[in-house]
Amino acid sequence: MPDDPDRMPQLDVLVVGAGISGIHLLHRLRSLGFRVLVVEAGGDLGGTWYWNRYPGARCDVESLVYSYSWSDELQQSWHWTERYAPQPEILAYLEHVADRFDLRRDMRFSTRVTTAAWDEAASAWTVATDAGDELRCRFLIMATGCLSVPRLPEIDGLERFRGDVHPTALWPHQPVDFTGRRVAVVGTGSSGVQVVPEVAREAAELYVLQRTPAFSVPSWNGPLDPAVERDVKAHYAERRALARETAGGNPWHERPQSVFDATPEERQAEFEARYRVGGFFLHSAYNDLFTDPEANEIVSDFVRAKIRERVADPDTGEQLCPYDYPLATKRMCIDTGYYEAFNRPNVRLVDLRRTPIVEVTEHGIRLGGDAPQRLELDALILATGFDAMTGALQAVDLRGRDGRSLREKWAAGPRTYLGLAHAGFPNLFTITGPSSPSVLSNVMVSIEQHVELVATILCHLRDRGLTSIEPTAEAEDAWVEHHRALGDASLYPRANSWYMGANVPGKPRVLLPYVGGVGRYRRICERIVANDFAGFVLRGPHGRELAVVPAGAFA
Ligand code: N01
Repeated sequence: MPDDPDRMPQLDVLVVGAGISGIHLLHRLRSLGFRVLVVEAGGDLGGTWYWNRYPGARCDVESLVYSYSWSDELQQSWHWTERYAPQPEILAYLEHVADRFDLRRDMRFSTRVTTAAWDEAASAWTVATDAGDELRCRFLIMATGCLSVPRLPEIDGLERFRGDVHPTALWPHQPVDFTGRRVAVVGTGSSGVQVVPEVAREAAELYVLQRTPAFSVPSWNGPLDPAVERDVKAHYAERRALARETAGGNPWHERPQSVFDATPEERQAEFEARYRVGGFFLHSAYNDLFTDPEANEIVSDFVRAKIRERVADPDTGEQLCPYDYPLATKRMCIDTGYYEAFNRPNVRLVDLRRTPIVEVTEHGIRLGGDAPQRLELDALILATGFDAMTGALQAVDLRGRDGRSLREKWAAGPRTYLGLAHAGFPNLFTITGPSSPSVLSNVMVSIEQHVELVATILCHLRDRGLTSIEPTAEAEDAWVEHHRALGDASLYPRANSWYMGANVPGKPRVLLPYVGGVGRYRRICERIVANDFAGFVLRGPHGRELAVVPAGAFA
């Protein structure tokens, strides 16, 4: 009964998530004339920047790059105060965008999507929320973020602790005062590396509980230089265009040179110069740093030497050096005073490999290993990561054709076409989904590319009176294989990282982001669109199917 008015969707598009992707989707699709609603679990918009309010939280992509490019008026008028924007400023920016473009009226907060089922007869999704809504939409877009399901550690006795427990990703909205308190931070990834120097300034005693050391380089953050701001704003269009063509989505050229074509002195000079600039600039010094283990070892050695230089106590410095994975196969951190924090008398590194946590007690943590001890604590900060990339998608009971669930389909790891579309799940899109460049890029660039691609698809369907689109199983298999082959040729599988799903017990060990780079990925997507949406099945009313163009190779 496809034309039953009760079953016709009241919305063209339901977007799940009011973070950077959801905000952009609402603006773009609404301006194209689609009826759009955004549903958000949080109490307000902002996604990552709504939840992660811990002291020191800031983006480690530069402000002038980590911002929307789709409104020149917006990018010219907004003023960032620092080179790397702190969380409150990014949140204020996103609130400003929502107000400036009148987006809030189509957003519903404190509402979590629980189930979504494809209704084949009506070519629509039926979506339920924890607020008791039943929403019907033609297209369902999951803009749920790659790092939005916090993972709390399974440590014996955690529930017994009488002090305060603060997961970095669920930080209170009011500032937490650690003055004079005894605090432990568990976890030394990007969140831990950011929170440690801030809490170190206040706490009476700070214990940093490290299981795996991070590679971190300085941000050299500071007030944004007005001359830099003027220059970037004068050349925004070219810079954005360049960022879209590179591998990492940043506005600088990646050098097409092997590290082995440089002398040791030349390498050192190149690394030094890039280290002085700060951030991810080091990554693109040579083109084989992430494909050749020996090349990687050279840059890893460089960063380890820098870590040792920054820490006064040689033993502590050495314990902070990572040795068991290649640089960047776990996300490199960008810090502001992380290693220097260990030079303070109130900060102590606890190496959990030597003295693992036995249990949390009412008053602290008991450590075992070769130096058993008790840490008396008033507060615990858990910087222990996320169920990345698939967690938020699998948290919803998503059912495609014939009631098949996405969880079932992904039992051995995610299978997608381009990270965006899903065989058996018509009209479902996942922004920066698994097997798209997403977290291996300046995610702003990847989000904008996916939003534009979805807009192109939706307009194409509408203009031709079509009602659904989904990839063929063959196209999806081919993409999964292409993604796997590139991943296997990289160094990423050598680390037990969240990129590999290795931080969540029982999660399939599969490389989640696409390593081909945003430029290459964009060109593949453009070819698919130009080639009559190769690899997709497009259907009209009453199931009429258009001829499918095979996906072909993804060179
Ligand atoms: O999480 P992580 P994160 N006992 O998974 C440790 C983005 N981000 O929130 O490596 C003891 O990187 C775990 O140890 P190990 C960015 O993409 C961006 O810091 O599993 N330790 C690890 O040290 C980033 O990569 C920004 O051995 C335990 C840490 O917890 C991603 O988010 C800022 C443990 C988790 O590190 C995630 O970063 C922040 C246990 N039971 C985040 N369980 C910016 O843009 C886990 N650990 C700045």
